[in-house]
Amino acid sequence: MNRIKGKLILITGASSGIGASCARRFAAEGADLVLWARRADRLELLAAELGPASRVSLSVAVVDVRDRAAVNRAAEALVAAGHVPDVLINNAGLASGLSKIHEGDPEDWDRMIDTNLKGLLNVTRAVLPHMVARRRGHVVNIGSTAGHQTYPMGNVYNATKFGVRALTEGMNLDVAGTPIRVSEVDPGFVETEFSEVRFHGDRERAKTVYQGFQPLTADDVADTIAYIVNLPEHVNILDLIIVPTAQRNVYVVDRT
Ligand code: NDP
Ligand code: 8X3
Repeated sequence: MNRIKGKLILITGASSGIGASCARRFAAEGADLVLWARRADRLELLAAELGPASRVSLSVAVVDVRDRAAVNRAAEALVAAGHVPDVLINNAGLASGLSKIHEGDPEDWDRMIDTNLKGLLNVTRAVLPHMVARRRGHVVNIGSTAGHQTYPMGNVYNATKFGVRALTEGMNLDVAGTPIRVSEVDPGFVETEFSEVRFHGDRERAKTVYQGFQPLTADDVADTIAYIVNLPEHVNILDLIIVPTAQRNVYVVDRT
């Protein structure tokens, strides 16, 4: 049964990777989409790809989730147009750098904390009150296996994803008494632009992360997110960990 068709789904970080795969998957299921990210050119390409192929309504906006005023403006514009999202996918996020904590770059720390924690909070604070007022909605936060277990030099990225897990748990408690669902999906290694961003554009180094085993694809994760969103209203997945079969914990991977 398709319970996704006709829902309005807001995806942050929709310009690449997991977010873009979710957009394609939800469009194929007949959802209406609101896509946010910083790179306008990528969003426009995605809109051009999805627009003609589907009959869904689709809007894209350049929104940096770190910019609280911009997030509030974009959310208010949606609400004013009568478009309160049925589903919010808090996906925008990144790792920046991979260094021992005593050698780390505080600029990298700011980037991760501002995006993965404060960005997720900015968007949730702007959208969730409207879901609560309507007594309808589903928030899906994208965490990570890095939010369950630390790994060497993961330090601040780990802390942000442990934090996302705390926020998911907290959000669930805070919407008690409403029918709103809050879920989290925690992927292991997914081959996207993630490692290229982490290594500040070093593509060769990024490729080594996924060498010698079959990582997840962004589509694998989008399938899982679609499964969660499609569940009946009385079913809520609190936290789902998805890893490639070769990945045994956050840092043990069977590489050939
Ligand atoms: P990508 O780098 O491919 O995608 C990240 C997306 O986040 C991009 O669309 C990017 O768009 C967006 N983004 C980053 N910063 C901001 C910002 N300040 N405001 C708005 N959008 C932003 O990586 P993934 O698809 O892999 O990452 C998606 C999520 O999945 C992240 O939260 C990541 O932590 C998580 N994750 C990834 C794993 C992996 O192995 N790949 C594993 C576990 C979790 P733009 O640059 O255009 O703003
Ligand atoms: C991304 C997975 O293990 O590279 O969250 O941190 S990992």
